[in-house]
Amino acid sequence: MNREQSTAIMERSAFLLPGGVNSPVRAYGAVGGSPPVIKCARGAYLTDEDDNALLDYVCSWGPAILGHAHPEVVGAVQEAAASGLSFGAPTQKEVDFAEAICARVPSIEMMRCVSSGTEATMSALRLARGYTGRDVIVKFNGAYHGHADALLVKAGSGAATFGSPDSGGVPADMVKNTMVAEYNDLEALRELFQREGSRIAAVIVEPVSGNMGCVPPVPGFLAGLISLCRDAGALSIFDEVMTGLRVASGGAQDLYDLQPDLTALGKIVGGGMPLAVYGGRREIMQKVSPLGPVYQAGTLSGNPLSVSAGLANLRLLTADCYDQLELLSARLEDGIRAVIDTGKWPCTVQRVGSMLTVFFHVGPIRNWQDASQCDTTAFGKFHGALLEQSIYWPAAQFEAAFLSVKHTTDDVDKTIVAIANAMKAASS
Ligand code: HOZ
Repeated sequence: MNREQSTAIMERSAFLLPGGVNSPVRAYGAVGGSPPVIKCARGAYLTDEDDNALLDYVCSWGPAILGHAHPEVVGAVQEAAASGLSFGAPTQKEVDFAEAICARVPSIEMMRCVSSGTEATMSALRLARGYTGRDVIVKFNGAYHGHADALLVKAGSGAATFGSPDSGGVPADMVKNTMVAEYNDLEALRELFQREGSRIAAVIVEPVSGNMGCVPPVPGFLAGLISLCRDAGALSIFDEVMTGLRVASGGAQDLYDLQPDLTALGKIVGGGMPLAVYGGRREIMQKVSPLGPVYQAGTLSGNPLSVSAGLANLRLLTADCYDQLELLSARLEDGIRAVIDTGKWPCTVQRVGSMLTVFFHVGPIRNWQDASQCDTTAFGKFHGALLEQSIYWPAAQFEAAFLSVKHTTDDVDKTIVAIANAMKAASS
């Protein structure tokens, strides 16, 4: 595959942007080589600067569930742009958007728009602390909730990939009230609550972990977490930045029929534009300024372009989309499992809805202790071999691949063949 243009651009970029990128997971540090530089995208395919067509399983790390450049989403943004980019003032569209979100995610009775998942989780935590009058927050080992100081403790995603689960530049004082528990271990969480329950403001959880790769909750874990919080007067916060509108129409809480106190949404809600949401029980949200004492603000929050893209995305994401995604994703999962079984590769595939990870370790992967056993060198070779076959897979072991409604069965079948070849390359 010719990568001349991409390589030349990344050489320029390396002098100007740390690692040549604007977010660490885009660099190929964890898998080797240099990333393709993307020129444009449509449907399930990206085109790079060398005009290679790449079948995309990154989907902009989640948002592109309808495929890239959906004409109605693009049209909604174009129409909004023609009427002004940002007013820093209320608009009707943001109310329409809030109504649409609250209808899909009934635990959200009141919400606020922000511009990124990091902002959403960070604000939800501040609110939980303000509401409960307590300082301690609990997160899970290998979970990633964006890059706010208090959450960069034993973090997954790029932080784990690049060996900085506890980031530099975060003063010890900022994380002294962050406690870490093991995902999927309800007993350990119960013991933590027995010791520290009266100090805990909130437990924040990715209901399906996506940032140590795709790790589903064991039965009873999330419901148990919610009731431990409730009994102790703490709040449960579901970080559904990845899972919201992805694993089901109303996110993981819809899939598992649960009602957290607060929820953070991002990625898909903005249809590819910078938009995220935090929200939950009205009584809690009423503590947010200007109604209450918890301050949080943003000039571009709920801007008309992002909200228009989000609204169009919500409108287009019908129940049929989720049925179609489930069929397609199950086909991919089954195909990969057959490849693993036939080759007796020391790997496992895990999936929830249209998010999925191939782990280079025998499963099941239940938590970070399991995920951290993965052979990341073999994953790097696997990734490189997929790219050589024009399959654009997330460039790190501790991420999830995503499908869109624009992926076809032919795309999936082609991917399974490519994965069989890539497994062989990974073992060499
Ligand atoms: N937040 C995503 C982690 N799964 C990736 C996007 C990024 O960090 O750039």
